[in-house]
Amino acid sequence: MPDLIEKSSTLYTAELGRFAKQLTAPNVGLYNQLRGISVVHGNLQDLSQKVRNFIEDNVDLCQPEKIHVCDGSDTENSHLLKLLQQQGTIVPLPKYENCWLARTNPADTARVESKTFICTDHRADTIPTTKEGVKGTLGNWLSPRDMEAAVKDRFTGCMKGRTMYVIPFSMGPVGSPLSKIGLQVTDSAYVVASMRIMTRMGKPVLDLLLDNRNFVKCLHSVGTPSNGVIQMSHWPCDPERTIILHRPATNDIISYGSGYGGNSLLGKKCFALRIGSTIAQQEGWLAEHMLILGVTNPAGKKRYIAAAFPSACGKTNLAMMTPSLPGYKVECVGDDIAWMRFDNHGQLRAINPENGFFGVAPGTSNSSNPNAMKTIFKDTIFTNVASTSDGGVYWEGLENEIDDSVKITDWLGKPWVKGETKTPAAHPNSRFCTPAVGCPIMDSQWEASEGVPISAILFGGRRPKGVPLVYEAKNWEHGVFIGAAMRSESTAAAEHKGKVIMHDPFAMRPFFGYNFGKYLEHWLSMEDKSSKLPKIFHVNWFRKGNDGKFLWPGFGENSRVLDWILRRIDNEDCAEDTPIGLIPTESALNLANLNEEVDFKELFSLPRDFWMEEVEAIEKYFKEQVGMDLPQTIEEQLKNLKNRVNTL
Ligand code: OXD
Ligand code: MN
Repeated sequence: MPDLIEKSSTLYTAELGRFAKQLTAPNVGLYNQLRGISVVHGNLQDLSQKVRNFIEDNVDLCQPEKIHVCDGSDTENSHLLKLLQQQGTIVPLPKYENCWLARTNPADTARVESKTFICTDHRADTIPTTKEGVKGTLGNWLSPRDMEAAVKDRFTGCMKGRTMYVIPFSMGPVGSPLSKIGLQVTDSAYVVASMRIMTRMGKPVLDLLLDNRNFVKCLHSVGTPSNGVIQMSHWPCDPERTIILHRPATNDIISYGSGYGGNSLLGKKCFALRIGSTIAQQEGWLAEHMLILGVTNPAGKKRYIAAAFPSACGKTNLAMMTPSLPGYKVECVGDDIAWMRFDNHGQLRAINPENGFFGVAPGTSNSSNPNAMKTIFKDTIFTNVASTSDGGVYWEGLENEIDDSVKITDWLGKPWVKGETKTPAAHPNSRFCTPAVGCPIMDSQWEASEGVPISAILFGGRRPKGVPLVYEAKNWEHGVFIGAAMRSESTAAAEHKGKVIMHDPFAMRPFFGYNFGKYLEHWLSMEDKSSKLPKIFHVNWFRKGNDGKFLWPGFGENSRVLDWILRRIDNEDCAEDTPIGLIPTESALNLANLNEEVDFKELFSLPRDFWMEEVEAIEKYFKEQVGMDLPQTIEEQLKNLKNRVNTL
């Protein structure tokens, strides 16, 4: 990179000159702290004062060897990929176009919910007050004093000998009134390359910042263990001291010790959901863990739907669905996060704040998600998947799509034999990080700065028992209650062990930026913003029969459920009221030409015992976890459900 080096040395000299001039200025200290640190890329002088202050503060704290201000260019990206290769962090996958495989330290493979905190003056601002002795599960609170201590302990000098990258990024299309700007400093080039895929990153965002506007401040370091010993030089991390902190009062995100996904790509969960939800509450909109899709029916009428499912429950598959019903078309706006607000006409509009997909690899195949398969073999960084002797990737779900002569190496780098090796080839939370533009069914409006109009909101989860394929909320309040009462089988996206049914309200349990009781009030308050609220539904593709087999084929066949939902949006008379909500009348769900027979009665049965227990579980959860913060309206909804379920 001769031109980069040459340019930067000139910049560095200029920078020294500038700081020399500041010797008599009040912030003389900064001169000493920045002295000797070369700006190897970018020009500090071209940055707004707020941006410079942020960089200077973090240089002061983390003491990196170099500074690199990212411009997001192709040249910069190739340079970083080369560097990552030299460090052994990534290897090329020659079977595909510009694709790479990263293998992490096995101690750093998922989000760490237990080490994720929101810092506010008062605990009650962050989490509902639980009963004595009850461990709260709706987030973790940290006091400002403890946060300060945690940061000082971990970050002081943590970037010694490393480059500090400065990443300017936009969540949402650059310049859209619905978008927000962030600035992340990090000591991981893997994070830079991934943020370039997942956000709009680089020069255009720096240009926006020139007006000295505010931004969400993101500080990230993979960390240096306190004994100074990095276990795996290709993937430095500090799992014992990992901590992910958010301070909504100042829009700060501070993440230490992990290079993995949601822990380190701070635009995603930390900004777009946790800090995003606090900004949304103040500004009167919604930041949600939802996919957004466009669906066109055979008559050519198009509607957009947002859907909240917990992590690793098929959001990407639904967002990119190939409908089995003839004449239907699905187009993708986003697969993980929706920022939604009512416009001046009372229409709810959504943008996808992301620019790529950080999808779970296992289970993705040409039968489950052909559009993802068409997306991910170009410009993609895979993490913790298995590799193949022909320079490609492999994971559970691709058994029928790989030649038997090809040899497989598992995510830990050990030989792996299909049908023989008992451990998984790919880590269950292994991922592809791929640009959205590569997806063949991206919606023409996916970057529209005004967002797309939302006609329905879906909640869902993995419910092996009792919960029907689809039901519709009776009204907005009932819909908010359904979101609050969501439960799902745990998955590998975070550190949970075993397949337990967990409460995961709004699929946001790990992502609330503030007290869940207040979040419910915020959702309820949306009713006053519009006379054309979207309808709310609950879906469950995962119900099993007594034989343990799925009752519904799922994937493209879910278009049959979308078909019913669209007809309900049009107020077609094709629903039957039940104690839990409205379900399709038997003739209303289009089951024509299904490859396998479906037992409609079983799929929609409402076993009394199950629902009595469900109501009890929700009641206990609300009482123990939300307590006094539970809005009266939700309590009433629960009471009403209990009364109705009693009649089953
Ligand atoms: C994700 C998650 O990575 O929800 O999207 O864990
Ligand atoms: Mn997610």
